[in-house]
Amino acid sequence: MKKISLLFLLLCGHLTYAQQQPNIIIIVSDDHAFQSIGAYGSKLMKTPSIDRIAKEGVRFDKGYVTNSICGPSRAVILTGKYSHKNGFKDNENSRFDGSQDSFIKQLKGGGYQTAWIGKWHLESTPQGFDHWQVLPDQGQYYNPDFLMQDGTKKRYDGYVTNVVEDVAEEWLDQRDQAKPFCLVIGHKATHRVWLPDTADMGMFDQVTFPLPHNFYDDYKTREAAKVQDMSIAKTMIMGYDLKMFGSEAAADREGSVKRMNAAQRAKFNAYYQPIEADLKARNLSGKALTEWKYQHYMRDYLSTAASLDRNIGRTLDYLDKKGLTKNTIVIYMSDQGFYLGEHGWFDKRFIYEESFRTPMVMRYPGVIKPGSVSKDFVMNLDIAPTMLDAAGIAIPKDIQGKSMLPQLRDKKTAGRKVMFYHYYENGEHSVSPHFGIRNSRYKLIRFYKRVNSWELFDLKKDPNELNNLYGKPGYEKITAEMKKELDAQIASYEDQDAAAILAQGIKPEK
Ligand code: SGN
Ligand code: CA
Repeated sequence: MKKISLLFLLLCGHLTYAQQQPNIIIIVSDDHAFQSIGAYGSKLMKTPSIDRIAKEGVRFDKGYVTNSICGPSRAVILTGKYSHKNGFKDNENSRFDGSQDSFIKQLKGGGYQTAWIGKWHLESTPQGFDHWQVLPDQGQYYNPDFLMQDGTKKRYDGYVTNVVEDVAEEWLDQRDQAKPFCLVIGHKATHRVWLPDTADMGMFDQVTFPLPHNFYDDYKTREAAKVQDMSIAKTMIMGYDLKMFGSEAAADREGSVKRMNAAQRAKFNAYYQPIEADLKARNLSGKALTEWKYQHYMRDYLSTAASLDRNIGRTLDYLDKKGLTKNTIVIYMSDQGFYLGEHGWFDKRFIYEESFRTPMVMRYPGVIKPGSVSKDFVMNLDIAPTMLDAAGIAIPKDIQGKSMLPQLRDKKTAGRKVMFYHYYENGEHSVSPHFGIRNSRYKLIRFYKRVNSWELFDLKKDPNELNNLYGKPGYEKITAEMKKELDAQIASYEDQDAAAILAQGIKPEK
C-alpha cells in the first residue's frame, strides 16, 4: 500500500513538473563587451533592458567562453562540448556538423518547439529545429537577407536588430501554444563595423570617453600581444571601420552602406559627412589621430549597442504582454567579450579577461531570486545542460558542461574551480593560437604556432594582465601547480591537440 501511494505521489510530481516545463528564450549577441553594460557597472551608456534581466534574475560576474570567437562559441552553446569535440574550432576552416546532438534536439525530443532566428554563422544550415531563419554568414546591418528554411533567400527592409526581433515575435505569435518553446534570438550587433541604426546615430556626440589606462600598452613581456593585428592605432581602418569614406563607399567591404535605401543613405551621409569634413580640417596624426579613432569607434559601437538593448527590451515587453514572463527563462549573453580600447585593441580571441569573459544574465522566475549575483565560474559550455536540467530532460553523458541550476538554487553547491580555454584560429588579426587555464587567482597560458611562449598572471595583483610572471624567480611553485592543473584539465576534456603540443615542449631558438 505504502509503495503504491509513493509511486502515485512520484507520478503526480512528475506530471506537475512536466506541465511546468519553462519556455526558454536565449538572446545571443555578437561581440558585446560587458564593459559597456550598466548591470556590470559601466558608466559608458545605459542598458535598461539587460539591467532589467539582471535585476529580476541573476548577473553572472564570472561568465566565460571556451574559445572566444563567433562560430565556435555558438557551436559550444548548442552542443555543451568544447570545440575539439563538436568539430567547429575556428571561423575560417570549420563547418558545423549539424547531424551531431544538440540541446535543441534534446528539447525537441522532450516536447519543445524550437527555433533559431538571426545570426547563426556556422556555415552549414541549422538542423534539428522546428523552425529557423538565419542571417547568411555575418549578415548585413541594413535591409538584411535571411536564409529561409525552404532554401530561399529573403530580403527584409530595415535595420537588422529591429528586423531580427520582428521575425522572432512573428514566430512566437504563430507557435503552437500547447507546447513549451525554446527560441534562440541571434543578434548581429555589436559586430564590426558597428553600424548604428540611423535613429541612434549621434547619440554619443557630446561625450568624450576616458581612455582605458592601458590604452598605450607596450606589450612588454608578452610575445603574442606584440604580434597581434587588432589595434585601434594600426588595424582599425578609417574608411571601412570608421566610415570616413573619402569619396563614396569604396572601403565599404561589407556592403552595408551600399545596401541602404535612399532615405537611410541620406541619414547616413547627414551624420558621417560633417564628421569627415571636420576630421579633414583638423589634419590629425600620431596619438591625436589614434585617440580620435578611439572616440569615434566608441560612439559607433555604443550607438549600435543602444538598438540591441532596446530590442532586448521588446522581447521582455512581448513576454509581459502575452502573460509569458512567469514561465519563461530568459538568458542574455554575447558570443564572447570584446575590447573597447583596453591594451589599445578592438576585437577578441585572447584568453585575457575582456575577451574570455562574456556578459551573461538570466531570469528564471520562481527559481532564481531577483537581484542575485553569481561569482561562480560559469561558461557558455553550461548553457546546454542548464536548459535540459530546467526542462527536466536527462543530460547526455558526453556533454562537457554542467548545469548551473544547482548553484543557483542552493548557494552552497560548489561550481568549477578552474576553467580551460582553447583558441585555434591563426588568421585575421594575427592572434596566436593558445590554450590555458584560469583559477580564482592565476592564469596560465601556452601560446603555440604564431608564437611559442608561456604566460602566467597573478590576477589579484595584476588584473589587467600586463606583467607576465612566467619564468620569473619566486613563481616556480605556482607555475608547477598550474601546469599540473592544466594537464588535468586537458585530460579531463580529452583535448588531444593540446596534450600533443605540451608533449613537444618549446624548442629552443637557434
Ligand atoms: C570578421 C571581421 C573580424 C572579426 C571576425 C570574427 N572582419 O572577419 O574583425 O574578428 O569577423 O568575428 S571584417 O572585415 O569582416 O569585419 S566573429 O564575431 O564572427 O567571431
Ligand atoms: Ca563574435
